[in-house]
Amino acid sequence: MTEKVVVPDIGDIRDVEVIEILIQPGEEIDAEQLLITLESDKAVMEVPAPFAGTVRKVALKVGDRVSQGTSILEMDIRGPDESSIADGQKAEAEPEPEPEPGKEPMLEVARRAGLDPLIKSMDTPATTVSPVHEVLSSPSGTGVHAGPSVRQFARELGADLSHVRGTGRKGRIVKEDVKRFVKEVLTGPGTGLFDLQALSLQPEIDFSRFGEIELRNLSRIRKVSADRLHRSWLGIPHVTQHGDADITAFEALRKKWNSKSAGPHLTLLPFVMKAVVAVLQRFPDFNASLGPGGEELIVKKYYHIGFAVDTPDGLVVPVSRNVDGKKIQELAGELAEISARARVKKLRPSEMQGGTFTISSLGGIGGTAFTPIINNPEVAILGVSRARLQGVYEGDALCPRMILPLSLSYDHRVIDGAAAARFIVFLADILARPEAL
Ligand code: CAO
Repeated sequence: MTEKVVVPDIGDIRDVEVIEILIQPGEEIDAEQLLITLESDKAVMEVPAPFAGTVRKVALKVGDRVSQGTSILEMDIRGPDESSIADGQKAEAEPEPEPEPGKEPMLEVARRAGLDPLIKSMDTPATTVSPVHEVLSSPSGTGVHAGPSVRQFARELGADLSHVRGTGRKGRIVKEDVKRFVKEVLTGPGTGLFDLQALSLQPEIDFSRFGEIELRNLSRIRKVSADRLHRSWLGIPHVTQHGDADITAFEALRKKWNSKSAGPHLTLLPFVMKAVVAVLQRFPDFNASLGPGGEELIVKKYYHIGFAVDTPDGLVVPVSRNVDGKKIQELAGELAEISARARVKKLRPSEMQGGTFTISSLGGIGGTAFTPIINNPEVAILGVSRARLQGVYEGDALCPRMILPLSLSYDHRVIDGAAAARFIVFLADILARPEAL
């Protein structure tokens, strides 16, 4: 029997471009073998064969634009064994009813599978449509050979079929292949969601072809921090909110204290830490972690503030505990002592654990703004850049003010942009008024 196969229901999209014709006249094809690939603005879709058989005539060419119902090809159907029918169109196992006079068995099977509306005509050549395979925004998935149920299964698990090796007939992907792939990803190296090692692979290039080179081993600290930073960058939707704080009054106070006090030298950082704690107390969602299933926010009632320390071996983040209960001078002494030990690798692991919020201050070095990477499992991090004297209008008068640039990166799964802006505004307000602390 000859059937005409047309473009199936592809949603509201019309005039979709044919980017590949995967069969040719005279070719023997299997049920579910891919016939054509379509590409719209949003997705690449594959149309599989509804039946096995022989292609008689191909009605399309690459570049044609098609909509639902456009003829793809005519084919002589192989049958009537059920193996010639696409997975998605197979009927439940049940006794074969007598074919109705004048109607072909294959169409009966399709009808029992609930495909009546899709069968356009019982005339010869009959017209058959096949469920479209959508390759979700992944043109690289073009050519993936898998049935609709397997695709559905993969979609539910979030598995990209273009990375799955098919062990079925002619390399077709079966459910077991998807299960094995997911298991490998979950138990293999990387985070479980991404194979970080694979993602980080650098191309092998012989740079010595272009000039002199030197090979240096990365320090253990750098390797560990690289892995953590990469995970955080990939796993957390980061947004950075920038803002300025007028710290003129704080700077005057700090200089005065430093000139008079015999205690530890005060830098800006302990003031910023104390101010941050005041802001965290006002906005507790920033002093939190997302629960393992992503369904709960674990809000912490303690304020352990991590601060990034630049060491010759790389970045480390010691944690100052219960900052809310510490005085500025006590904090200043602690910061100096801990960062000195960090730079000679004398920190204990426990001193780098339990942080609830991190501050990364590059102000001692310079720069105007940056996008700090969240120290997972925290949900936000404050970047501090170098304060500079700027002219600011106060009424009509242009006044010199010391302005501190702030950059707050936050996890957008947990924190909204408006909350982040409020955080920065409140922090700037506290830093403008020493008496607020
Ligand atoms: N604006 C202007 N001056 C600043 C400043 C700022 N934002 N921050 C610090 N300074 C000044 C300090 O006040 C100090 O000057 P004075 O002696 O006149 O007071 C000078 O710069 C040096 O400060 P510091 O950097 O040694 O001390 P700190 O307390 O501000 O910071 C520490 C300590 C450990 C955070 C810092 O030394 C450090 O390692 N920073 C790098 C952090 C980092 O690498 N972050 C990147 C992480 S992501 O890759």
